[in-house]
Amino acid sequence: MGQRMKGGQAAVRALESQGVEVVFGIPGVHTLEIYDGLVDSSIRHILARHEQGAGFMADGYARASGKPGVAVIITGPGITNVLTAIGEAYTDSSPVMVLSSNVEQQWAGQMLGHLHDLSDQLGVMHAVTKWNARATTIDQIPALVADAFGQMKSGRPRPTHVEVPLDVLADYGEAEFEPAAISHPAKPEPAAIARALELLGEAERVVIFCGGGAVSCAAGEAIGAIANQLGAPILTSVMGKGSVPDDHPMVLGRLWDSGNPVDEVLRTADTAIVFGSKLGAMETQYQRMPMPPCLIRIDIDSVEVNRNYQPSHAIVADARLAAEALLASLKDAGLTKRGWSVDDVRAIKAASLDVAWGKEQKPYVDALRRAIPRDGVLVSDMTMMGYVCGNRYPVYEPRTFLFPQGYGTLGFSLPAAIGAKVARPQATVVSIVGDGGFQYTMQEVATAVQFKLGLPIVIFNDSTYTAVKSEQAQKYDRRFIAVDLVNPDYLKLADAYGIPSVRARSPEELEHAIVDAAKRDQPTIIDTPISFES
Ligand SMILES: Cc1ncc(C[n+]2csc(CCOP(=O)(O)OP(=O)(O)O)c2C)c(N)n1
Ligand SMILES: [Mg+2]
Repeated sequence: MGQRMKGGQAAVRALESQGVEVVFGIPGVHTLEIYDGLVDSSIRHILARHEQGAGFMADGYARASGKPGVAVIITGPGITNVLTAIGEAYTDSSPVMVLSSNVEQQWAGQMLGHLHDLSDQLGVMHAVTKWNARATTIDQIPALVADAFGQMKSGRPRPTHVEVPLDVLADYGEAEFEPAAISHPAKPEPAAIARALELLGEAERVVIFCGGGAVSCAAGEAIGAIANQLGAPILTSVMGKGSVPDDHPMVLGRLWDSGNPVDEVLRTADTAIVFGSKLGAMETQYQRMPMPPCLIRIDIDSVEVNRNYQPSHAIVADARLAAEALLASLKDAGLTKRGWSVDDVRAIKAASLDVAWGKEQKPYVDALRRAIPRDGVLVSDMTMMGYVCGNRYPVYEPRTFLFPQGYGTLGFSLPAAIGAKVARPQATVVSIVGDGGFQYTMQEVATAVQFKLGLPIVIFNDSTYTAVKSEQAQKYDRRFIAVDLVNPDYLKLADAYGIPSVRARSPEELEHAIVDAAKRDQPTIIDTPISFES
């Protein structure tokens, strides 16, 4: 027999029963029943200033902690506002659940002039979620929330959405709470590992490529050991940064570029093992990245494992379980390879860094790394400095470099950093953002102030949409349009919020400003004027 309660309360209790500790959102008349349930709940509510901010916060929380993030969102404009952030979570495989409302079921989608009418809310969310459903009765709420969590925690992590229309939220009914059905991480088939071992037995020179799946499955330790055993250099994608620590002697990192020494490694390798990466268009410069003739691909997602580059051998499994099984079989077989030595890898890395893009920005990247402890989190926006960090900023632990890679959304950094700081209050969390990107979500400074988050916010300020301007310079013969920005004085903005600020005029000043800011229990705006050739 279930307990009798209102739908709104059932929704909150369902979240509690999934272990949710915090939700991000903004209330409205359609979600008041949920908010009323939150009043007596152990769940903390972080009030955002825009639903897109709430979505990015939930995403940043999920990326930094590995636990699903939750956003509570009103119907109609709340949903369309959060859509962009969920699009980012979807492309970057981050588990974020949206709990929304709708107008009463009998009117939903009919556009009869109800407040926040949206013609097809589930259809809108379908494009950016792995799983998406409406509760039509109270007793369905716990089961659907449990399903949403089961989906996020099983297989490939991606966003989900549960909609509870107003009439269901406001009604009384019976609810029984149940744990999520989480499928065990997919183990590799022994025969698939045996075949991989066979292929590796025939190989001479093996390379390893790690994507985001290697981070989310925590596969780094086993992959690092495979690399040692096979003399295999490790390359990563942006999303794979930190899967194996950048100071592991076999890690080359994300330094591949056409014609550079890492390119040479790929051309002279005969076999590659790819863990948890779709080998996406941006990472491979539209498939210009050469892959060796024998390609062993391991992915939790049976579609991704075949994308972009045809595998010689595909293993659909959890990256960590597959790496551990492969390592065990390599050891049993006593299979080792000369491959590349630690000294080779060191020299290739140094030579690649020497010719890598972003030499001008390097002192700032080094300053960031010095200022942020090993386990500290750098949350980047779509800004030139962030792209340079993608190549040059070493990452030592999983989940400590967050980047809006798949959807490339401006304005990700500040709210995602807020979510990361909520998830890891003791860690140093730093937001880096361009002057343009900051203005997409700068209203969330208020959220950081309200919840006393000691967040250094570094604005790399060149009064320009430089990423766009540099394209106009290269491809349009410097015919510049719509790239110059008139910005507010960010120090005065900090004053308006009553928070500290500083102008950092050199990498050294930036380093000190971050270290000081990280000690505070309120955000600090660090305006960092820069001017590099575009
Ligand atoms: C939502 C969204 N709109 C537009 C773009 C296109 N875009 C990519 S980078 C960029 C300029 C960013 O300027 P800024 O934040 O100042 O960083 P900078 O390139 O100057 O370092 C723009 C407009 C985008 N990525 N995302
Ligand atoms: Mg700029």
